[in-house]
Parts: sequence; structure tokens; C-alpha cells
Amino acid sequence: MMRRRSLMRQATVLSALLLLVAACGVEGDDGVTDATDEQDVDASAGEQDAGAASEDSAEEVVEPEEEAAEDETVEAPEPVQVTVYVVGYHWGWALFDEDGSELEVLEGPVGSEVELIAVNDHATHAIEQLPEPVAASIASLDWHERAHHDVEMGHIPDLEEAEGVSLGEALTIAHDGHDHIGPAQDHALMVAGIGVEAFLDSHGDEPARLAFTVGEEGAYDFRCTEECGPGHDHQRREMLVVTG
Ligand SMILES: [Cu+2]
Repeated sequence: MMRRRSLMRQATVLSALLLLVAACGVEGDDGVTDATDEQDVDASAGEQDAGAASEDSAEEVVEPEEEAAEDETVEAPEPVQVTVYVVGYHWGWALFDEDGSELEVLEGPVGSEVELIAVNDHATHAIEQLPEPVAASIASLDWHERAHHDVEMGHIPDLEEAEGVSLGEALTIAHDGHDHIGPAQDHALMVAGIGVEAFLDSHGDEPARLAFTVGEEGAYDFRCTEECGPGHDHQRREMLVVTG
């Protein structure tokens, strides 16, 4: 009885193996698993292995990324509210804080509320409206000297080469125009990429005001959008840096 049961079990196992072989060979032309089919199976298994491996490595990578994200959250600076004073001159921008100290660039984190109070360097009445230390700093600057310095620093090109007129001549033309009605004296301040703009009238009695919240990390140019003479195209400077 024992032997018979054992034989029956063997027969059952054999049947199951035959069925399995038949099932594996169903897609083959001749019902036999050929080399190509085996390669497919191997390749598939390989992909699974690769998948498992990449999952493993993904798990390994996740931890440091999460730690880095936590660190950034902890160190992220709070947005600020800041007011700065801007002077548009031939051909650049000067930036001052409320104490009259000049800033190379205005820098603050995303979400900061920025207020720019802007004047034309010729608009003496508008400049008088600014806080006293700011007005004093502006009055102490020689804007012709500043223009020559800008050329030395490479902020604006040699106008003789670029525009066919020397910087001295260009400044004389621009400044002579101050006593006349002419567009060369005026500037307009646009913060590129932010979408704010204000006209800076050389005869203006009041400063212009631009207020905005910085939404995206990056560096932003102040640009002149009012034709103001030979250096106009170069009156653009990176003056605002928004940090993450
Ligand atoms: Cu201009």
C-alpha cells in the first residue's frame, strides 16, 4: 500500500511537471521552450533583479536627501520688509539704505516685501523729499565721476567705440539737456522679471515708489526703459538678489 501510494504521488508530481512544461511552451512555435524564450525569461528576471537593486539604492539615497531638506528648513531665513533708495543716473543705478550708506546690491530671502523709493539724479526737489542722510549721500556724489568709474569697472562700454561719442561728450549732451525740454535727461526704472516700472522725471518734485514681494529665488536687473542717450542700452545692472 505504501509503495502504491508513493507511485501515485510520483505520477501526480510527474503530471504536474508535464503540465508546467506545456504551459511554459504555449507561446513557442513548436510547443518547446527554445533558446529565445529562455533569453526572454532571463532578461525579464534580470530586469526584476535590476529593479530590486535600484529600489535598494533608492532607499539608501532617500535618507541623506531627507536630512538635507530638514537642514534647509531649519536654516531658511525669515522674509523681511525693506525700504531702499535708488538713484538713476547716466548710466547706472545707485542704491542706499535709510542711513545713507550705499549698497552694492539689495539681498533678501524669498517672500520679502521690497519698497524702492527712486529718483532721477537731476531731480533736486524729489531728492529733498528723501530722508536727510540719503539726500546728503546723493548730494556728495559726482555723477560724472561715477560714469567714468562705471567704464573702468566694465559696467558700461567705452562709448567712443560703442556709440562713436566719448563719455565726456555724451555726458555733456545729456546734462546740457537738463535746462531744456528733452527726453535724454529722464530715466525709467524697471525691475526685470518682477514686472514693476516707474518713470524717473528729471524735473520731478516727488520720488517714485515701487513696492513688490519677491516670489522667486534669483538675481534681478534694474533696467532703464526710457531712452536717455548713448549709454541707455547699458543702464542695466544686477541690483537685487533673492535667496532661498
Ligand atoms: Cu535710459
